[in-house]
Amino acid sequence: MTNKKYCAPQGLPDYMVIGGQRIKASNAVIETFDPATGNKIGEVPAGTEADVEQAVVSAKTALRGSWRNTTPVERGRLLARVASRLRRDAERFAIVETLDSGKPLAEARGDVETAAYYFEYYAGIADKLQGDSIPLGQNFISFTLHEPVGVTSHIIPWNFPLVTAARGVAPALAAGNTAVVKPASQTPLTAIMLAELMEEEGLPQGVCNVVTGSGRKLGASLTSLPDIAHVTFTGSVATGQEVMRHAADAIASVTLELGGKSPVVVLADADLDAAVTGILKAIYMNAGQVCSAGSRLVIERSAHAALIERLVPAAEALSVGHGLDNPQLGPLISSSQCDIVARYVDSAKSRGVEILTGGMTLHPTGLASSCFYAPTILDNLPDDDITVQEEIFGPVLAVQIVESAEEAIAASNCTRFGLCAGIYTKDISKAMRFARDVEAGQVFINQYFAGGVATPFGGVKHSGFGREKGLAALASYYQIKCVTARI
Ligand code: TXE
Repeated sequence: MTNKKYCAPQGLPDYMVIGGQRIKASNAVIETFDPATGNKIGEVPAGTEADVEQAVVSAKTALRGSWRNTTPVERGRLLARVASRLRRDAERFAIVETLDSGKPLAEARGDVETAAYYFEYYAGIADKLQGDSIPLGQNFISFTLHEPVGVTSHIIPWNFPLVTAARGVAPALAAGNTAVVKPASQTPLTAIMLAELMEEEGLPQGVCNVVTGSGRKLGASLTSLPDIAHVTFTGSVATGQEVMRHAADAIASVTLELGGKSPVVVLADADLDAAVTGILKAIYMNAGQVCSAGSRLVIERSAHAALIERLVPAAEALSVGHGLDNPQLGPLISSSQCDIVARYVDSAKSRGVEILTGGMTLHPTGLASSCFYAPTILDNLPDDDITVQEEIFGPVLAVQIVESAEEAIAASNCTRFGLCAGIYTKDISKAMRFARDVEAGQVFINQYFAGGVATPFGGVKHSGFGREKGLAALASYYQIKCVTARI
């Protein structure tokens, strides 16, 4: 018998939003579950390729009609209203996000605020995307126009369902594009709620469409239909490669955010208490299911003992439970994700790796789920260990010990990924040399995850390419037309 406080709220969407219409399942559905209890919380249609085609047609119609006729300042005002409304409805969004994804309520509340800020941030730029004039001399006038690229496709992962949708849709719409959004099948609810909220705030029908269903079945249509101009994808490397291959058919541009294995470097002179706070957040936020997680700890040897002495008890003190009870650590998204994590750690055990803490599944009282994994720290790993090289996507921290700041840079760069990198040190020159030489799209100095909506974000190497967040994101969503006249 489930505790009543974990029951889903009434009125969850069981439909897609295409062309402003609520489209219910015509046959198959996808069920969605609370990972902490295993209980079903809702179901949405298992969309078909025909649904994607219809969504793209709706987006194209809106692009040429209602949205084109909405002035940039009106677009901005509308996005600002979406931001305010998200803040007003924040608690409902946060509760649904927690139930659907498992994340602690405080994190879900933070996600809703971040989503609201995306709309607020890009609302302000909608009427400022102006071009240049180019000096060609007395006989010419030449200038550029920033035009929307067209219909944009947004493929969303399950770890940040609302935030990732807002991160792509807000700049796309600010620049005058329309959107087709495909949430992950594990977490479809808040993207649908967002699309409805936007239409209630005055977004014309068809500007933002949400199709639910299996990525594997719908992926080809979402990325290669001829009218799709740009695909913004967040997910695994293998799926990202497939997205890119399909997008070639449509000559669509792509933004790929493919996760990472980001290092947090702690040099001997660092403020160790600040480092511990940063490391805990870097690896245990959302139970480690964060693309930019600091999942490797690179420690200068002389600080190793003192840091570990502080870090291990702090990791063991983290509260674990149902997201709605607001613990510090919730469940993983599914038992299969938990199995993946356990396999990595078990293989480390079999190689004789020292497990400083964790290394087991957890079973919080009253929760019949097999999705909880203990905060885990693996010590003194060689650079080529699989737990150093691969994104585990769980609460598992891989420790590498180095002899110097130079070695810390080499150790940081030892994987195929390059999303984020953090460093804790009081030596500004060492921090800046690290920032210069580390292979990453974002560098954090003395505060992991510093920055946010306004700071450009994206990867190098197998972490992908293209930038989201900040003004840099807009480059994906407008094209430059140059007009030159002989006068
Ligand atoms: O990813 P997928 P999965 C990593 C993380 C995780 C692993 C697998 O390591 O353990 O990927 O997760 C849609 N064409 N990340 O299987 O398959 C899918 O429906 C187009 C890191 O969930 O990449 C979902 O909406 N789309 C990451 C989205 O792609 C397709 C976040 C991501 O699913 C598709 C998530 C296809 N052929 C996982 N197949 C990050 N960068 O933060 C699936 N999808």
